[in-house]
Formats: sequence, C-alpha cells, structure tokens
Amino acid sequence: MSSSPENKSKIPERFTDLKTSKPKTNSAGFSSLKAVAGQVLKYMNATDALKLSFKMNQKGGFDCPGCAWPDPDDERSALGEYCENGIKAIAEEAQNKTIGVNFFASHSVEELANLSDFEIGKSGRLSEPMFLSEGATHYKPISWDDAFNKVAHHLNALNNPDEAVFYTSGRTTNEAAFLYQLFVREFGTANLPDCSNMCHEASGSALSETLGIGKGSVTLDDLYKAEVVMVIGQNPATNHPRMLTALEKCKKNGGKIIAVNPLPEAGLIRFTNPQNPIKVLTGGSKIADVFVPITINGDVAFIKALLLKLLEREELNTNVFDKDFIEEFTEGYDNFIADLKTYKFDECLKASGVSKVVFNRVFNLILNNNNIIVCWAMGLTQHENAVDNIRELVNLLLLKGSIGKEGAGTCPVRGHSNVQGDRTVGIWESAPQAFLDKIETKYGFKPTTKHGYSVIDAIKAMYEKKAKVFFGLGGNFISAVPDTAYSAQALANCNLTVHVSTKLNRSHLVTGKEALIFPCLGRSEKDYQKTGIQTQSVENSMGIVSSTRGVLEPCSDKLLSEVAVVCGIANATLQARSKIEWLKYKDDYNLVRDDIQEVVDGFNDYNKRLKNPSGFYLPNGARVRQFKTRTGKANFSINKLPNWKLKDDELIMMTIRSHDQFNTTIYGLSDRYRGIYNERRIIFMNREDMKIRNLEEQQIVNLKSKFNGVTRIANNFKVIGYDIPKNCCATYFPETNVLVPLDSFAHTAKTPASKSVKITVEAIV
Ligand SMILES: Nc1nc2c(c(=O)[nH]1)N[C@H]1C(S)=C(S)[C@@H](COP(=O)(O)OP(=O)(O)OC[C@H]3O[C@@H](n4cnc5c(=O)[nH]c(N)nc54)[C@H](O)[C@@H]3O)O[C@H]1N2
Ligand SMILES: Nc1nc2c(c(=O)[nH]1)N[C@H]1C(S)=C(S)[C@@H](COP(=O)(O)OP(=O)(O)OC[C@H]3O[C@@H](n4cnc5c(=O)[nH]c(N)nc54)[C@H](O)[C@@H]3O)O[C@H]1N2
Ligand SMILES: [Mo]
Repeated sequence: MSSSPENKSKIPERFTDLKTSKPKTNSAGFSSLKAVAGQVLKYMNATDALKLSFKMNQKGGFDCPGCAWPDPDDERSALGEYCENGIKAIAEEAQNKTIGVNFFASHSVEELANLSDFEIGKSGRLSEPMFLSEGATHYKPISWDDAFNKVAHHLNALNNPDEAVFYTSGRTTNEAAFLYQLFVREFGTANLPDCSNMCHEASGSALSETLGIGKGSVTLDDLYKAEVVMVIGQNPATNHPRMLTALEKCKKNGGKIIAVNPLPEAGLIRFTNPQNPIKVLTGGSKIADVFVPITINGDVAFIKALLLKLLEREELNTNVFDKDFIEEFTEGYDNFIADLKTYKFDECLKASGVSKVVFNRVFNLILNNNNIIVCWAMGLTQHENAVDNIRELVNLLLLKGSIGKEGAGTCPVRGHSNVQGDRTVGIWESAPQAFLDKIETKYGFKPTTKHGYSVIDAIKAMYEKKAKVFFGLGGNFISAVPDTAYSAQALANCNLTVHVSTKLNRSHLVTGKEALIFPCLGRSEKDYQKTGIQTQSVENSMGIVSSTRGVLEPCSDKLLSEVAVVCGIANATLQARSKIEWLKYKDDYNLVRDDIQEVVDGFNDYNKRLKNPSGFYLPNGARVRQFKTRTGKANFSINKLPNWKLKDDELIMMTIRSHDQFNTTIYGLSDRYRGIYNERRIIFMNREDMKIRNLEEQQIVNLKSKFNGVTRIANNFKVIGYDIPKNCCATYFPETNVLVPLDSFAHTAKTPASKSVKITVEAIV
C-alpha cells in the first residue's frame, strides 16, 4: 500500500552524525575558499568550474542564481564577483550527473520520498520530461508535445479558470515571468502565488503604503556612504555574503554598523573578504559596532523605545528630527506622535529584551547621525506583525529625514535572484489596475480584475478542492510552504500537479492524481533557439536590470528553456482562442522585451539598454522623494506593540537557514559558522531554558506547536545550548515547517509567521 501524502511530504526524522565546535565569530576567509573548492569539485569538472567562476556576475556574464544582492556598477574583482554560497548554488545547478528514464524506472515515488532532502538533491539534474499517471508507482517518460497537451487538457476541463493555481519561484527571469503571467491572465485567472508571498511580501505591503514603492530605495553607493547602517533580522554572511564587502567599505568610509539579531551571527561580528589576500592573513575586519541581541519578535518594541527616546530629546532640543523634511514630504506626523506618547519607554525596552547599555549605544548612533540605512530580511518579515516591523522602521527613517538622499534609506534585502523582477513584470495575484489596463490595451483581452490566490489562499483552495490544477514554475512548493501535512493533502487533492524544475525535489513526490516534471535549463546553460543563443534579464535587490547569458552546454538535449515551456503550454491550452502568437516569442526573446517595455513602466529601450554591461536602473520614486502613495506624501504609520505571550512551558521558535542550504536545496549537513557539523535536526536553545527543563546538551527532544486547538509535532531534534536570548529557540527550515500553522501569518501581507512559532520541547523518555 502506498503511503499518505503526509508521509511523503515528511522529511525523514533520522539523525545523521552530529559534531559540534565553538561557533565562529568571523566569516569567510580561508575556510570559505576551502569550502568552495570542495563543493565545486564534488559535482563539476575543473574546466567547467573555471569557465563559470570567470563569468559569474561579470559584465556580460551570467547572473548568479543565488541571492539578489547587486553587483558593483564599476569595479568587479578579476576572479568573478563570487562568494562561497554563490559558487555552491552554481555547482548544485551545473552538475554533470543527470537523471532520466532509468533513474525513474528503478526508483518508485515512494522510495524517493523516503530519502532526505539532501539525498534527493544529490541525485542529479533532471534531463527529460516525466509523467506519473493516476495510481502509478513510477514516473515514465513523455514527449514534450504530449506533456503540453496533457496540461492543456486538464486546464481546459476546469469549470472555471480560477480552479488552477500558477506558482512562481524567484529564479524565473523577466522574460519567462512576463510571458507566464500573460498566459495565466489570458487563460482567465489571477491565481499567481509566488515565493515572494512567503518572503518579502510584508516589506512590499509596508513600503507601498508608507513610501509609495514596494521596493527598497538605496543603491550600493548609498551603502558605501551611509553614516549608520542597521542590519536587522538578516544573516548576510550566509545568505548575502557579498553584502559584507559593501558593509566593509561603508566602515572604511567612517560608517557605523548596528546588527540587531537574536543570534550573534558570524559575519555580523567579523568578516574576512576572501578576495583580499592580506585580510585573509590578518583575520579580517570587525563589522558590527554594536550588536543587539534582541528577543525574537522584539523589534517593534525596540524601535518604539528608540522613537520614544528620540522624541524626548526632540522636545528638549529642536534639532533631532528633520522638520523641514517632515513638513514638506510627509503626512500623519501629529497622529503618529500622539500615538507614540501612549507608550512607555521602560515597557518597550523590556519587551525587546535589550539591555539599557546596548540600547544607549544604538540610541547615540541614531541620535547623532542623519544618513541612516536600514537593511532587513526574513527576521522581520515572517511574523504576524511583520508589516508593523517595517512600518515602524520607516517611521524612524522619516523622523530623521533619512530617505531619498545620499547614504540613506530602505534596503529590504531580497532573497531569490529575480524575485523582485518577477513582481515588476507582473507575477502578482493582486496586480494594480493600471498594469491590467495596459495588458488589455496591448493584447486586446480583458484580464480579470478579481484578486487571485496568494500562497496561503492557494493551499486552502486546493485543500477544499476549489482548485484542481497546480502548476509550479520553479521552486519546491511542498517544502517551502507552512503546515506541511495540511499542504500535502492540498496538493494530493489536485487532479494534476506540474513542476518546471532543474533538480528533483520533494514537490515531485507529493503529487496530485497525475503529475508532470518538466526539466528546464538553468542560468549557467546556453539557451539555443532559432535566432541563436538567447540572453535573458533579471532585476536585483536595488532595482538594476541586467542581462544574463549561460556559458555551459545544456546538461541534456531534452531540456527546454522556461520561456519555451510557457510558450508551449500557452499555445497548447489557448490555441485559436488566443489573441497572442505564442510561439514567436520562444524563437527570439527580444520580442518579449519589446512587449515588456510597452506594458511595464521604466523599461523603455529595453533591448538597447540591456546591452549596457552594468544594466540599467528602474525608476524609484522613494529614491528621489517622490512618494507615490495615496496621500502623495511619505506616510507615518501607527503600529501597535505586539502583544504575544508565551505560556510557561512555551518557547518562541524561528525557522532559519543553515550555511549549507539554499532554501529547500540542502547542499550539505553542516552549519559551519554556528559550529554545527553533519546534522540538521537540532534545536538551538538558551542554556537557562535547558536547565529549567532538565535538558542536557545533545539530548533528543520532540517539538510540538499548538495553535487554534490543533497540535503539530516534529520528532527527533538534538538540543544545542547556544547564545540565544531566553525563551527563544531556533531550528532549520524546512525540517520544522510541519510546525508552522497555516493560519499564522502577517496581517495584510499573509507572509507565514515562520519566525514566531510557539512550541514546547519534550524530552524523549
Ligand atoms: N546561501 C543562501 N543564500 C540565500 C538563501 C539561502 O537559503 N541560502 N535564501 C535566499 C532567500 S529566498 C532569502 S529570503 C534570503 C534570506 O536571508 P535571511 O533573512 O538572512 O535568512 P534566514 O536564515 O531566514 O535568517 C533570518 C535572520 O533573522 C534573524 N531573526 C529571526 N527572527 C528575528 C526577529 O524576530 N528579529 C530579528 N531582529 N532577527 C530575527 C535570525 O537569527 C537570522 O539571522 O536569503 C537568500 N539567499
Ligand atoms: N519555515 C520557513 N519556511 C520558509 C522560509 C523560512 O525562512 N522558514 N522561507 C521562505 C522563503 S523566504 C522563500 S523565498 C521560499 C522559497 O520557496 P521556493 O522558491 O519554492 O523554494 P526553493 O527551495 O528556492 O526552490 C528550489 C527548487 O527550484 C528549482 N530550480 C532551481 N533553479 C531553477 C531554475 O533556474 N528554474 C526552474 N524552473 N527551477 C529551478 C529546483 O528544482 C529546486 O529544487 O520558502 C519560504 N519558506
Ligand atoms: Mo526568500
């Protein structure tokens, strides 16, 4: 008998072989160079590896498929703008080993689901389209044409287009993403959930409302020139390693860095630039001038405490706030101040878990400087009050006039390499009317104005059988989403699940009645089409659009590009009823860009400007103090102090990334900077919390989360005593996604609250 969707979705609860060492305070340096070489040579031949490292993030080369950190506009190091984790990302993609008919004939879905995600990832690159028929135990090969027709058949059999869900992960390029949303809208729905819903959606919500643009306002140059950079809720040494070079440069220019994080993350404390041999020998530079060990979800309280003290000073001495800026460019100041006065400093500071001494050091830096940048990532966006976290930071910047000028502003550090670009070109379940109108004018069909499903809504719709076809352009839906067991049942309820992927992942194993795997080209591979090798484009975290072009031969001749897959499906599904000649786009991607420039603002002369080796900046109102909000000004906002409480036996858990993973892709089992080797089933706990519970180092525990009367369980974790605030704990994503309740998400943004999961820890007796 085959196992349940829940069982297939579950990461096996076995231990590997835990070793520990003291956590590191320094990041990168020699050990990073060693780790890079090890990872690359495991998978690739040396010639390919060299070719790649010279072309990655070089002008005219290909964009690293890792994070969305921008490349410097001018100088780039000779060896490629690379970092350890960028190289790992590319080594993972550019593997020589492929899997196809033989692999799937000899491994059933059931058997593959028993592997760990690390093992699944090691199997190799997908090399041909595969189909799992209803009730079958094994995937079988299928031709591309038959596969497209199958998708078309299922889509056309639906009662209405809203019964289909079209997910996107953030590696998809602008060209593929634009065509994909165009197809989805012409098909008749706006069900376009994307990984952004689980990532920076809260940033987008907060920033659009307060500053009129859902993106950050700063450039790399601003970071170099800032007087103070606050890095809050972010672990750059692991997730955006090249950011540390920018912070180092900022410090060299006299800037100060404040790091706000429950964990003393390695790179936040010290950093050794692996591209600087002298620094490698001398042990690197100090990064954080002040490290703030905040309690999990203590950020609104901490920022409020800062705001209150600033106000106190302002009332004594008139030069603390930038009153000219507030007067000319903002709205809502009086209401904001009136609300702020209802809070008490001591209560806020207490709720943040930060000591008075540390607070004062931060306060003095903020008080005495006016060019401030705030950088943040998932530590702020994955809470129920995530939107408030970001709006409260915006309040701080507005008071100081620290926006829209050199060395100042907002810097939400994006995750996937093109997640920002995908949204820009229309991957949005609630796209603005102006965008839909432009689609209508250009193509002559009327896109639905009804908002579609975001990730959480999509899961519920599939669970309730209101949605019956799931299509994923990239990503690993089942492992990325919260509430794994419920979500697995949601997918299993579908008639068809389809994934366009480079590598095998768990989402291929937790399927609807029928399932398809579409293997596609990766970033590093040459994209041959009728008019020659194609170039594509991406937008980084700072709104720069640049080209990307693969350098390696494709790992199989049966791969299609994402653009070709989208065109194939659109053509097969819509046929004569389409107003669009779909197949022409796959022959020549210049035509896609010609269309994008007509529909999306800021892309004029797209093809021409893409030839600029550094790419081009998209317009950004906040950067030039043009705030396109409802009031036409930058808006102050009123944010409540979150009022979550733990029961006596509860801890608040954040689910974070190790140093050896890219989201659900597990490169290795270690987390070197935190001193963890060969094991992912661990829970970092405060040593006092361990003592209260009589827990010893490496003791085995089960984790439980209770939410709205439902208990969720994840078994077998080893306890690690760690430098983490009391009542807080940390585990790795995706192992603990089973514990994240689907209904716990950010207000207005619906980002799952995967950084504030209330759990209890139970020793196995
Ligand atoms: N190598 C690598 N690079 C990546 C990724 C990857 O998995 N691997 N993922 C990419 C993606 S999609 C994204 S979104 C980004 C993610 O980048 P990050 O957001 O840096 O990733 P997380 O590991 O989720 O780390 C969150 C950090 O926030 C802290 N934190 C958690 N809760 C709180 C809180 O309540 N308050 C504060 N102040 N801090 C808190 C944690 O201690 C941790 O340091 O990285 C991108 N880049
Ligand atoms: N508990 C918890 N859950 C989280 C998070 C968390 O911090 N905690 N973080 C959330 C965040 S920030 C994000 S962004 C999501 C990530 O969610 P996703 O974007 O869905 O997940 P990834 O792991 O990035 O997707 C990896 C898969 O993408 C495919 N892939 C890789 N490259 C390509 C490509 O070029 N093209 C195509 N078509 N496919 C490709 C491969 O098959 C690979 O297995 O997870 C979210 N989930
Ligand atoms: Mo992300």
